[in-house]
Parts: sequence; structure tokens; C-alpha cells
Amino acid sequence: MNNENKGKSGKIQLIIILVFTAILIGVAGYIIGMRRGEEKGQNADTPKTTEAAKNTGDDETEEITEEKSTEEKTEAASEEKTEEADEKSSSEESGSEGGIFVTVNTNAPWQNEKGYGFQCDVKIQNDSNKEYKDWVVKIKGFKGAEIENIWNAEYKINGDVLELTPVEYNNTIGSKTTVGDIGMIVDFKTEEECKNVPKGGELYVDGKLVAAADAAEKAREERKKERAEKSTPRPVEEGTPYDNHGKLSVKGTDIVDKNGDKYQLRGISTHGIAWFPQYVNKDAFETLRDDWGANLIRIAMYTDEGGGYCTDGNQSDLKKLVSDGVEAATELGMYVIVDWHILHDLTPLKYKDEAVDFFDEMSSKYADYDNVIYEICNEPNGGTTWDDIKEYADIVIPVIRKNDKDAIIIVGTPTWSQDVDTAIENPLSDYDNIMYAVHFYAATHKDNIRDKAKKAIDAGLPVFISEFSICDASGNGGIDYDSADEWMEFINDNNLSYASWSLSNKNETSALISPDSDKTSGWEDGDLSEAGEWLKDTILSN
Ligand code: IDC
Repeated sequence: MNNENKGKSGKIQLIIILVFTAILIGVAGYIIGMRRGEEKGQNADTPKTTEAAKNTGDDETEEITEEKSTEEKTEAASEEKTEEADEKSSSEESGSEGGIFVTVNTNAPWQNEKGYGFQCDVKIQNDSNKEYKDWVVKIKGFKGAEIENIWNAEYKINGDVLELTPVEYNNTIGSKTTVGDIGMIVDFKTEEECKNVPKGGELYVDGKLVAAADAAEKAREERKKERAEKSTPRPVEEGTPYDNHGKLSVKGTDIVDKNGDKYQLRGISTHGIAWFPQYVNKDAFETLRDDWGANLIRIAMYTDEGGGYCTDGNQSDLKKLVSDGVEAATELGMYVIVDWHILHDLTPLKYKDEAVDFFDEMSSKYADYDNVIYEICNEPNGGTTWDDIKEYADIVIPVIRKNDKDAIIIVGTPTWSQDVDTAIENPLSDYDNIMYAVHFYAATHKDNIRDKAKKAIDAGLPVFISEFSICDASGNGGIDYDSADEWMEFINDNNLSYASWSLSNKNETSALISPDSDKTSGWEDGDLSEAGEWLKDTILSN
């Protein structure tokens, strides 16, 4: 055959193939159209790249399903969305319910011998009723990356895409659970490349896309919109909270202000000040007051860990931080809790002598400050009973009262400040202005803890939610928005005051600042974590 004939017969073959393909596509499109009752069906020959799969509009459904009907599935095409996958990641599904999302959190990069390194954490949150097995996560932007170290997943890099696969324990993602502990240290040559890693990843199961890379981001935007639609903005007060409300006291189960009107403290707790001292600053508190509507700051000083006051911490540095925080809050007319943050020490009796000295010093220093509140034991746990706590409180409260006759004092309760009901039979009735701590993490604690809190309130105990978050009790994991809403309703119905954990950019769900923002005040919306965004909206509205 001469070249010309070769060319001709080549063309004829091509035409036959095209016609045949077109017929196949037409038939498939017709069948799908009938099945779905829709009238779309073009673009059958558009190769579906993973990039295109990020778009979650309805129009894509046809492309994907039709493409499946051609015999020419490339590797990329075989990973395309199926009809089912598309339905899962449609805007409807990526709302607050029923979805599965992959979020990617990156720390601010640091310089190292490879160029720049950062920690990258990957979370797969399954809010759906389904269970997913043998998953693959794909995250773009990894060309030229080197993975120094990875935990809780296997990886490979294909061109631009980082591919993560499970290790044994997280191979199955149960319904309503979150795999929240996958992380790695990544190096790039330039800082720019580090910052280009997107905030979301795609999730594949059996070669099908079940979550698009922007599903989490879209769901977050959607929720923000819903919150804005549902809520009424709180009127802006002229003057500072303290100017308007002055000295607070406890009346019945409520906090009341200088006029005797019921008052609610709404605020933010620092993380451990030894770990995150940079957030104890006046500009930060001012941002929280003016942009978030907060009237309360809680200064959390761990006693037994991470530079703990009673262990390896530098006591004078820690006291300086507490005092900087109290002064800043005072100048801004905000209320401030000085929190003796017991946790690993289990019982407050362990360091009661140190507590006595500390609260003696604090309460004499702040005797004339009407905006200071003392929280004398964050979270007793490990079998510590109410009687143990009462024994401690009966030692520490008189020390404070000697200096400060009427400051509000919050007392922690057994089981990480959950079993407030155990104080009902034997309350601290010898003193005024005492409140009992209830702490919750909305994804873990629900009606069971609310019931205890209600029981205590009904029995006349004033309850203060001096720490909470909307994720699980580890301070990490997925956010449970429904549970968070139920808690806020309970809080507002009972005029409870609250402080949310935590003012930090730690790479954990409860941190209110996004891990890639190192701003220590003046945060814009893009600097906030999802929990931060929720809290800001919540404090700002009723
Ligand atoms: C957590 C922090 C975490 C830190 C840990 C140390 O979020 O970064 O490594 O403490 O033990 C509490 C505690 C609070 C915990 C928090 C989340 O009061 O100190 O902070 N939590 O675990 N009670 C319930 C949850």
C-alpha cells in the first residue's frame, strides 16, 4: 500500500470509529437521560480530568456517566465521578448533613536544609450514613515535594498529586466518624510551593470520586450562609462591657450586672499560656471584643504539663503572662478568668499548697479589680470525687475571700467538669458568688451532660460553661454542628456564660485560628479556623 492509500484507509477507519463511538454515546446518553428524567447529554467526548471533577455542578453528571459508557477509559477517566459520586458531592450533599469531606491543614512553613518545611494534617470527616472502605485521598500541588515523615497513612506522589492510602486501623471510615490523625512533614524548595497546597483533597473509593476537593470548603461556605440567614446580629453596645455592666455577681443561678440585670459572659479561652504566650496581648483581646463581640477572656495556665506552673514551668514568667492578660482585659473593659488549669494532675489536692500561694497572690493583687473571676480547678478527673474537690475548695476559697470579698469563683466538677450534679447534695453553701463548671465538647458530649447541667441548675446551682468546643473531647476530630446548635440553645435558654477553647493556631480542630495564620491579633475571616468562624458568628448573634 502506498502512503496515500495508507492515509485514506486510516481516515476511513477513524470515521468508522468516530461514528461507532457517537452511536454508543448517543444510546448511553438516551438511556441515562430516561433514567434520570433529565434532558442533558452533550459533551460526551470531553475528557474528564480530575480538575474538572472538582466542579460539583449538576451538569457534570452527564459527562461522567456518558464517559463511562465509552470503551476508552483512560486511567484518569476511570477515576471520574460516577452518577452516585456526583450526587454525593453535589452542592446539596456537601451541605451540613450527609457528606464526607477531606480537609487539608497546613502550618506556616519554616526554613530548613531542603528549603521550606511544614506540617500537613489531613482529616476525613464522614457525616454520612455510609461506611467507606479502602479509600484513596488525592491532594494536588505536591510536585517537587519530599515527604520527610508521615503518620497514619501510606503515600506516593504521582506527578502533581499526593496519593494517600489507609494503614490498617483506618482502612474503614465508619458512618459519622472522622479520621483526624493523618499527618506528615513536607518539604519543598520554595515557600511559595508550600503555600500552594490546597485546603481540600479528593476522596476515592473503588476508583470512584466520592468527595471533590472543594467539598469541605463548599460545605463551610454553605454553613456560614445558613448561619447568617438564621441569626439576628447582636446590637453593638456603646462603651466597654465593664463600663456598661460593672461589677458582676451571682443571683440565683444567674450572673447579674451592677444594675441587677441578668448578664451573659461570652468569650474565649486561651490555650495553655506556656505553649501559646503570643496570644496573650491587648490587640488580640481588642480584636475579640470589637470584631467578635466577646466580653470575656479566660487565661488558662496549666499546672502539671507543658511548662506547668507546678512542674517544669517558670513561675515568674507564667505569672507575668497572667498579669499581662488581666491588665490587657481590664484596660479593654473585658471580664477575665484566671484559670488554674489542672488536668494531668487529676485532683486539685495534688498541688493545693501551690494553689493557695498562687490564689493568695492573685486575689490580693486584683482585690480592687471587679472584672476578675477565679477558676480554681479546671477539670478534676481520674476518680476525683466532689468531696475531694470540696475539701480543696474549702481551703482555697477562704484564701481568696480574705483578699477579695465578692469576686466570682468558678469551681471545677468531677469527670473533667462534667458531673456537676454530684455537687447538688453538698454544695459550697458557705460562700457567695460561687459557680460550678460544666465543660463540653459537642461531638462527644450531648444530652447526657446537658441533663446533669439541667439537674444542677434546677437544684439551684449556678453553672458556668468555662470551657467548651464543638469538636470531640480530644480537642480535635470532626465538628458536630447539630450538637453545637443544641448546646447553644441550652446555653441561651439558661443564660449560661461560656468560654470557648482555644485561642491558638494549633493544628487541631478546637483551635480558633487557622494553622496557616501566624497573626496574633487583627484576624480577618481567612485567618480563622472553621471552629473560629463558627464561634465568631455565634457570639455576634443571639
Ligand atoms: C488540650 C489541648 C491540646 C493539648 C492538651 C494537653 O487542646 O493541644 O495538647 O490539652 O493535655 C480539656 C482540657 C484542655 C484540653 C482540651 C482538649 O481542659 O486542656 O486541651 N480538653 O483535649 N477538657 C476536655 C477537652
